This record gives sequence, structure tokens and C-alpha cells, in this order.
Amino acid sequence: MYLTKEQVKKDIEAKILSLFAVDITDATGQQVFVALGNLIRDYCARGWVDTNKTYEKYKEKQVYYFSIEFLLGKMLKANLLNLGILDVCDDAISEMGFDLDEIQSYEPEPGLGNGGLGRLAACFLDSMAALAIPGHGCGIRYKYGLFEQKFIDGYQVEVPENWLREGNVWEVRKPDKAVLVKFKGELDIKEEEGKFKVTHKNYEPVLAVPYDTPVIGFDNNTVNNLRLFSAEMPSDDFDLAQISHGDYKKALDYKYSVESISQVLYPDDSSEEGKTLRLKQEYFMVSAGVQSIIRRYKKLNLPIEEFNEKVSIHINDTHPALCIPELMRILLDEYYLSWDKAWEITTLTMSYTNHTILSEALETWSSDLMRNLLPRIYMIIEEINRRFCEQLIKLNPDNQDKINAMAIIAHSSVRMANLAIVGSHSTNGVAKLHTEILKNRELNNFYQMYPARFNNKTNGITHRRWLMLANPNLSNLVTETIGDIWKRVPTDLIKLKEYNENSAFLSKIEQIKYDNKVKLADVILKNNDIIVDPSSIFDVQVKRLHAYKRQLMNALHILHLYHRIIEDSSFDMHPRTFIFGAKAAPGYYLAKKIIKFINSIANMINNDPRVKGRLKVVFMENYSVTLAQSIIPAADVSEQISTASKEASGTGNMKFMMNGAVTLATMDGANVEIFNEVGNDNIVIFGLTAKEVLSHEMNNDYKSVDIYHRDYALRRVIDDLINGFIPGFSVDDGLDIYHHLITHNDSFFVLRDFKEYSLAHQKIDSLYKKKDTWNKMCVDNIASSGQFTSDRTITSYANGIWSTRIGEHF
Ligand code: NBG
Repeated sequence: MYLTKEQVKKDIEAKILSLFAVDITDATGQQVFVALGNLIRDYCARGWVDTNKTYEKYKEKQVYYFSIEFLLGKMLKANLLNLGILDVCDDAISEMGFDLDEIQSYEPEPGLGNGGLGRLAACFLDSMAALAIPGHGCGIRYKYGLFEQKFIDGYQVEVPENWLREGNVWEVRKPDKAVLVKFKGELDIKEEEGKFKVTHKNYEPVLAVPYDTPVIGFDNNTVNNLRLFSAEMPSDDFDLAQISHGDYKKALDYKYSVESISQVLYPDDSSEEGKTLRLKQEYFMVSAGVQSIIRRYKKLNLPIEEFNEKVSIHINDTHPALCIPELMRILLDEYYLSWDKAWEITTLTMSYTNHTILSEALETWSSDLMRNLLPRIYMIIEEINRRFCEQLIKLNPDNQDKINAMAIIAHSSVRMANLAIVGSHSTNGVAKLHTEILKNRELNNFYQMYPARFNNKTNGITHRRWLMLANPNLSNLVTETIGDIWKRVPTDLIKLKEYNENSAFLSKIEQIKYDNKVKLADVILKNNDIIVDPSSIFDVQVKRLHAYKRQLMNALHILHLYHRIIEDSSFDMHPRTFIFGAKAAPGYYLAKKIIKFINSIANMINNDPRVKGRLKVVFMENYSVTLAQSIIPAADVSEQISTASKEASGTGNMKFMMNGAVTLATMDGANVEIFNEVGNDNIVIFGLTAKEVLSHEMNNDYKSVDIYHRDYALRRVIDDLINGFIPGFSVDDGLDIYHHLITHNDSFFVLRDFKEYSLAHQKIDSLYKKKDTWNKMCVDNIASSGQFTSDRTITSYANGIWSTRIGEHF
């Protein structure tokens, strides 16, 4: 949209006056933020309504992306950018005596996700809108997002994150679009005129109230929708008497239990807690979402048999897999379709993405729990399973093991991944390697049965947030150099390669990186009270804390460097600043010990005058999308060091390369594709390959203790865990990590890869010392990053899975 600065100023003043009854001269930063947020909503309101109407008019096929997490990040500047009014608003705001970044600091970050899975969902929403794909998000409006992390004495302490305290400018509550979700109760099934009539009685009603947030497309008049449901006590229309029997205390207890459904995000992205509440959350989201979709579909006046031609439902990881029995329930019980027809529509509508092969993350639910909580849904899953097993028996009459392994219900539990694969037409992995592992190992049985359903969609990131917003100086330099086509067609970034030996260009790249490092150094000083040198190498590992991601290997290596610097006066190394950011799931004991370990070595190293000016370690508290946006543009080295085969894709790896960091990586997840794209000269690779890891696991032939005895340098740092060497780090703390590495045989091959990791670091050091080589590497990484945008990923979902049209309606 086009606006003049004068118009923006006038609009802001008017908003401030109408919302807060103050003049702009007396307004607080918080008020300016709220006013600007409201103004953005006004600016996009027309587009929001019109986009919807256009989709309806052309009966466009809609995609609904169901996800239990959406990790959006702050939206003020992103919305301004997408509306095409970032610069003019920036100018207007500064003329009014404010600073846009400071204004954005009043926006709470909606932490409705844990890590990669939720952030991917947010990038996908941005790309669907940018490509004018009719695609909408569907999820839960958690009152408390991911916890705020504090360090107390080096230990992680979790504090509730009340992001809605000051309200949420972006959302619109839609009480008229609320739907009822039913839990528990009994079923009454009668046959009448050849139709089965299912009545759900004595259920516990929960009202799902939608809150809609506009998802603004990049300069294209498209505004899609993110619909998040909040759980509320139903109003008097519903017979609450049946629950409370007139007992006020009981009614209040019920209200509390209802509201708890959308109260809090589960702070764990891998292991399932198996709690009733989590299952309630999943069904709540699914049932509310599917009911809304059906209602919208009805408006099209098309026969229900054509549903799958107009609707695609995407199941992001298994958490929304109950979409399958929920749609079946509606088609069977409300439309009286035959099982076969309902099943055909359902499978054609649904598609599923797998995000991990870690076995602890494969969701299962106890049959008893599900039968009790969701009687009709469980009954439908039983029937899906019965029919599926019949098919299995026909195909594998003599292979009971295989049938057991593939069944949806087995050992009194429901396997959500099996349900998702059987009940959908597409299962995709998130990087080539990951998809191959799914096809050839983890899901091989299913791949053999349904080879055509399996496909790969390598993850991607939105270059609008991760380059244009996070790194405006680099973004401007890119545009000055190759024009601005890359903003719409990010693969155009490849043109930067032509400048990778242009010394004027290289020194500008170097200067931008340096300036970003200076800015980050300020943040570090403010947050951590540590002085870091922007001319040192900023070596960064930011992501969730998990044993397979191997922050521990990084930390042990830092300790190794510390010893070397102290002991070997001839040891030559460019000064390094190691930067960490990571939250650990509150119940993940080992991960929390690793945080304490890193904080303790940071404390020891930063206060030791013998390594002053050569080594610093910073663990930034409360890693978030906002923090990522200031850390990533300042990174020289991107640590992507997971045990090969364990990281499904990774997306941080892509953000770093796009900002000109050099990746230090194992051949895992999308690192493999980054390697193929940038070539051997522009990345530093080390460690076991996925094949080797999987073979060690299968043959059980790895013994960490042998390496421990063989390698003195490694033994020494491992012994430091338990010899009291590190001040403030008790032997008890250290023993847990020590046992993990030695007694329990180091499940993630830290000891095996340590030596190669150390050599890889030496290589980084020598490359960095050759300034031109290093800068060229940075440029080549930026140039190749256009392959890793979510625009590319979403285009291939739209064409290959959803069959939705791209940007043809305006
Ligand atoms: C994560 C993987 C990452 C991947 C993201 C997004 C889960 C369950 N999985 O490797 O660990 O990049 O999903 O696909 O959060």
C-alpha cells in the first residue's frame, strides 16, 4: 500500500487520541505501540475481508495448516514490511520523536512454540500469504506461551510467560464463530431407515472461541488468517446443570478445568508427557478447526462429496492427527456418508509431515484414556484400524510381526504416526536425508505399502524476516548490488556470486558483519554484563538444548581450548567468542545439567586473566525469536553439530547462511543440502555420517570408554566434569553428564566426533585468518541461501501435496 509520511503521522495521532485520550506529545512508547498496531489492523482490514471474499467467489481450494505450535515472533515490523510501509512509518515515527525499534520492544513476543516445528509453521504462514496461496493456520491460543528462562546460579529456572497481560493488538475475537467441542460421555447408536444415528450424551461441553490474526502477504493485497482457539465455559445455552447439578463449587471447578485446555503450551518438543490435558488440547484444536472448516465449506453450496477438491488439511507432526477421525465423524454422523466414501474424502483431504525420527517423540496414547475422553473418536479409530489390519493380513498373511508393527492400535495404545500415514494421501519428511531415513528405515513398512504417498519437502525460512528485517544493512547492500528481484524471487541471490572476488563489495560485507557484531556486543553487555570483542570470531550455537544437538561437545571443546591456551604459549588462535542460547524442557534433567555446565565454564573462563582477549563464553538467557534476530546477523560461525541422522532438518542452519555465517557441521538434516549447494570450499564438515551412526547403533559396536582411554585431551576435559576443577560446578552435577558419556556409552557419539570437531575448529581458525577467503565464503553462502526459503518449500507443498493455486486471484 502507499502512504505518505504526513498521513501516517496524522493517523497515529488520531489513534493515540481515540484510544488513550492523550496527545502524541504525552504518549508513552507503549501507547504508541498499541496505536500503531491498531492502525496496521485498520490498514489491512479491507484486504483481509476482500481476500476472503475473493477466495469464496472463485471457490478457491483452501489449505488449513494445523499445528499445535506457531512461533510467530514479534509482528510489528514484519507487518509494516509486508504492507510495504516500513520505511515511511519508520520516518514518521522518528519525526514524532520515537524510535521504531524501541516501539517494537513494547510488543510481547508470542511464544506459542518450542523451537523448529513452531517456527517453521510461522515461516510457512508468511510464505503462503506472500505467494497468495489460500492457506490459513489453525492452532491454540495459549494463555501462557513457552516459559521465560532465567539463570540463577547458572541453573535454568522457568518463569511463566504471560504474553497476553497487556492485551494482544493483532487478534480479533470472534465469539459468533465459536463452536462446541465434546469430551467424555456416552454414545447412543441406533439404526433408523438404514442410517446409523449416533447421539453423544452426557458429554462435557467446551466452547472453542476463535481469535483471528491477520497474516499479511508481502506487498500483494493478500491477507490470510491465523485462527487460534481459546477454551471457554459454554454459555447458558448448554445444559451445565448436567455437570454441576446446581452445585456452584462444581460449576467453578468445571470452568477451571475447561479453561486449563488453552492455558499453557507444553514446554517439550520431543517427549510426550502422556497427560490427559495434552490429549484434550489436541482434540480441542482439531475438532474446533475441522468444524469451522465444514461451516465455511457449507457456504459454498457444494455437495459434501466434493469437499476434498476445495479443502486441504495439513497435519503438522502428529499432534493434529485426530483431524482424520474427526472429519470421519462429521462425514458419517452428520452427513450420513458411507464409510468408504467418507474414508476416500478424508484421505484425499489430509496430508502429514513427520518432523523427527527420535523414538521418544513418536506420540502414542493409551486406548483407555482415549476411549474415555473421546468415545466416538476412539470408536472410529478402532474401525480404521480394523479395516487397515484386514488389508495388512491379506498382504502379509504370514508376517504377524509386521502386522503388529504397523497396526494403528497395539498394546492398548493408539499410534498417532501410523494413523496419520494411513489416513492421509501424503507423508513427507523435512530434508532429503530425513525422508530417506523415513523411507528406508523408520517407516519402511509403510513406504513399501504406499510408496507413492512418501515425498520430501526440505524446510525453508522466510527471507523477509530473516534477512530483510533482521539484517537491514545487508539487505540494502544486496539490493544495491543485484537489484531487488531477490525479494520476490530469492533464488536471484545467486547473482551475488559474481561479486565474490570484488574487493570493494567484500569489504562492505565485512563491515556490515562487524557492525552487527558491535550491536550484539552491546546487547551482551547489557544482558550478561560481559564485554566481548567484535573483532573476535563470533561462534554461535543457538537452538533448543538436547543431547543429540550436542551443545555438550561444543562446551567440552571450549574447555579443551582453555587448557591449550593456558599451557601452550605457542598456541596460535584468533580470539573467539562462543555464544550459546538454548532452553531446556523443564523435565529434561540432563539438558539442564548441561546448561549449568556451560554457565560454569563461561564463568571460569571469562574471569581468568590468562585467557583474556582470547576466549570468551556467553550463554544468553531466554533465547527467543527476537533474540535470534539480533544474534544470527552477527554470527561468523554457525554450529550445526548434531549427531548425524538425528536432526530432521534444522532451520537455524539456513538463517545463519543467509546472513553470511560459515557453517561448521555434521552431515545431518538439511546441512547435507547446504553442503551440496555451497560446495566443499564454503562449509566445514566433520564427524560420522548418518550411515555410520545408524550402523553403529545397529551393530552395537561403539564403546565411548575406549576413546576416553585413548585420547588424553578428551579424557582430561571429561575428568574436569567430576574433579572439582570448575568453580561452582559440583561433582554431583558433573557425574550426571559423566555417566551419560561414559557409563551409559554416549548415545550421541560425542567422544567419537570430538577429535574431528577439534580439527574442524582449527580449519575455521585458519580460514578466518585469510580475510578475503573468509569474506568470499560469506558471500557464497548468502548467494546460495535463496534455495532455502520457505517460499520454495511452500511452492512445492502447494504443487506437490495440496494442489492449490498460487497467486492467481488478483
Ligand atoms: C523439529 C526437528 C528439526 C526441524 C523442525 C522443523 C520437532 C518435533 N522437530 O530438525 O527437530 O527442522 O522440526 O521441521 O520439533
